Amino acid sequence: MTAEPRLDLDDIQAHVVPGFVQEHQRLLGWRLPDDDPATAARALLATVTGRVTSASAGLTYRAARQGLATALAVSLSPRTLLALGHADLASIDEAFAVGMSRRTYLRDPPAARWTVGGPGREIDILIILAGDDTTLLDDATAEILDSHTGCDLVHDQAARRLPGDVEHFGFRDGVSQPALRGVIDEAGTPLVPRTPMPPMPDHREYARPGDVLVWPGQFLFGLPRQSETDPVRPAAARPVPALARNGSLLVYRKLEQDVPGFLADTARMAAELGIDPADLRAQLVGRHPDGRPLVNPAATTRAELNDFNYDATDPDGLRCPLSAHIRKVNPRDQETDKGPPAATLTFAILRRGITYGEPHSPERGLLFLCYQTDVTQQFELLAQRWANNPERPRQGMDNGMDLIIGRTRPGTTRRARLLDGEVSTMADYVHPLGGAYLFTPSISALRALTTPESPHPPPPTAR
Ligand code: N7H
Repeated sequence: MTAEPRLDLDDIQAHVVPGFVQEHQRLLGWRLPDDDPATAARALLATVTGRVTSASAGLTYRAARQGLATALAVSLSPRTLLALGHADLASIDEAFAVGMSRRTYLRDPPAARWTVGGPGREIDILIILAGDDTTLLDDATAEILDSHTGCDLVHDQAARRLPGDVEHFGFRDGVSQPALRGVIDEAGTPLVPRTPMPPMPDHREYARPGDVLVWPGQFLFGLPRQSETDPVRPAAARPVPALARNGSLLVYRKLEQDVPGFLADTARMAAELGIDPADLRAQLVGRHPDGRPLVNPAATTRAELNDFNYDATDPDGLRCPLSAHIRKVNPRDQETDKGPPAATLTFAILRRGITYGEPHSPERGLLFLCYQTDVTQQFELLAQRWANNPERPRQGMDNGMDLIIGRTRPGTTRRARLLDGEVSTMADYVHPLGGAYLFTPSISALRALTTPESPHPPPPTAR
């Protein structure tokens, strides 16, 4: 068995691993001026670099809820990396280099209509602050807003977790996450505690029942990635510049949720099928509102909520429809158009989303945030290739579309095959309002990037 790599928790940003748990967040998006962007970028980064929260501080806070007044994360656009003299990092990933607004196959509204990151308001530096105490969070935010750096504030978004960690459609979120492989000390203590388990029929390994282990290079540059054919073995790290090590790629999308539209349209579909609307909504998600999966509704404990697979219990979608959101974006132990179940582990993402807006307000939804090291093969594959396509992820079967996040072209119909029959709609319940693809550097890289004379002196001029 290959040894798992040591993870440098003092270098990795806490928003990547283990994620922020605080109740409140504030996202500040800045645009660099065209005139001397490097000076402005360095000035803004100088005010926050010393305050970036490490994974070790994040883990301590998660365990004890003390030790941090506010947590902070920083992410950068390709334009910022170019301004700082790092073309190599700016082109580290194709989708990131091109930018979210050019990824037309996501079927987003034209960027001119975006409220986040539209033309002239693209986010070059994203600062995410988090806190349980709103006064401390406001103070930390004000300090950054008051610093005069020459950068323009183009996005200022508050977010708050809803009680019970539900999202605005009323479903519990944040249940299923991949468990990172890796150790955190000389003694070989794993980052994610392991529960001894017998070998599983799907040949995958779990930190505890349901929480499948994934090699950390899927989420952090410079570390071993997941093999596409063997669920337990690593593949070589993606070749990247040294400064990318322990960094990650962030997908940020502001997704507005039309809750009245969702409730009315799902009630209509339920009436057509003669079933309870709550039952129909659970079939669209793949879980009940309290998080119980449709394939194991007897689950009660937090651990049991994620302890399920599909191949043995429900291969053809007779208990949980193939079109259910969680099944479209994670078919778990089932073969897909991309190959054996091992391949599915390479598409995993670390979800760090948080709800925004008050219940009953028309402006509410999810700030969808996720980390990976390949935006095309991870976020985009799930959100477009699988969610939007009835022929995937199961080959040769009618999967239907993911009616929660899937999108069709205007004027066309989306349909899903549920347990009691087929449903279709012309409505979208989730409206993308914009966002950005960003690079979230390690803490040491952030320091190096903001120091003008290091780490890459300009090449000597030819004589
Ligand atoms: Fe989804 N929802 O309320 O229906 N999501 N999601 N998501 N999502 C999940 O299992 C939701 C979105 C994933 O491993 C749950 O933790 C909503 C995007 C993945 O079994 C619920 C929105 C993408 C999983 C929701 C939204 C994903 C997942 C169950 C938008 C991009 C894990 C809770 C407003 C690819 C699946 C849980 C697994 C779970 C909802 C967006 C992906 C309730 C409302 C854009 C990978």
